Amino acid sequence: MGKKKELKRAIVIDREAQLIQVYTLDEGRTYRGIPRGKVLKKEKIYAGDYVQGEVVDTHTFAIEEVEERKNLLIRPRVANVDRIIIVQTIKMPEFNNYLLDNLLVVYEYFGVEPVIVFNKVDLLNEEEKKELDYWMNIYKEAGYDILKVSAKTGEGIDELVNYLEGFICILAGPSGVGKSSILSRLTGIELRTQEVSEKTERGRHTTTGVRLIPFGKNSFIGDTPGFSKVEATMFMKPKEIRNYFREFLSYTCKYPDCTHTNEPGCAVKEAVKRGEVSCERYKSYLKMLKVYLEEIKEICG
Ligand SMILES: Nc1nc2c(ncn2[C@@H]2O[C@H](COP(=O)(O)OP(=O)(O)OP(=O)(O)O)[C@@H](O)[C@H]2O)c(=O)[nH]1
Ligand SMILES: [Mg+2]
Ligand SMILES: [Zn+2]
Repeated sequence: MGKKKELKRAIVIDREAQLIQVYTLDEGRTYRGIPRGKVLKKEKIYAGDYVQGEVVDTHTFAIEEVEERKNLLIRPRVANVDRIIIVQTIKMPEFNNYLLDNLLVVYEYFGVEPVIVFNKVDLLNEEEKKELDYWMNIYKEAGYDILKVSAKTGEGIDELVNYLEGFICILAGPSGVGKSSILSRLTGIELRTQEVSEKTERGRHTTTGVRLIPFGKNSFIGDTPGFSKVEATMFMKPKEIRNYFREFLSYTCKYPDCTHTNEPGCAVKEAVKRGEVSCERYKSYLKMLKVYLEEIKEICG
């Protein structure tokens, strides 16, 4: 038996076809990753994968092991995501809480922890700031972490860097909310305008994955192109949706398979009536289910 080799730990920051780039966690250097030995056969390696291996020369890292991944996002393909940063704005573009609620359900379903980041706070007047507070309160009460930033002025960016320390994060959200601008602020790297979206048209980010960029203390961030529409029902059956409204989960209804719509003894609906569960969130839930509830006006006004 030979002496066990000292293996270095690295993270895959880019994978495009046969080209794998890894970033060593101790020295923070980028190498071309070459799968070796048993890794060759199980060729499924994605950005975000933690690997162990050996530095062979100044350009090359031999990958000996791929660590078990805790999750795998499919759009884009990226592993071990610690936080999905859902970027939102109150204006430019206008805030759409139904879209946000759908995103939250979808990421809960994938097992990735979301954080909501409201960007462009520099644009808000007093009234719009109140609107922001209103929504922040609703999502805080629902159990989400929320930050507000301005990629333009830099407000809130230090807090965001601290919050994301040591995490693999992916930016998500509608087009134009400032995802790429936040990435530039965090990393100092300017992706050319439209670069991410153009790549999508060529199929790169949807089929292969995303490039992770290091920042702060062993934090990594990946950009994604914006979208205009995401519906929870694109990913799951309507009856599954109730499992991904996290504030519903602390209530026990009379029937275990309660859809929280018309059933007697529904503890969630009671909680909405008492104001413990937000009407806005509950209305989004009903809309996802395409259910119209007679009493909703009575309950929510
Ligand atoms: N006032 C203001 N403008 C911002 C801020 N952040 C981004 N912008 C502007 O908003 C526009 C869109 O920003 P992007 O970073 O390209 O948005 P994106 O979310 O990456 O958009 P897609 O790539 O299309 O999904 C640009 O004109 C930015 O300059 C901000 O904090 N304040
Ligand atoms: Mg962008
Ligand atoms: Zn119920």
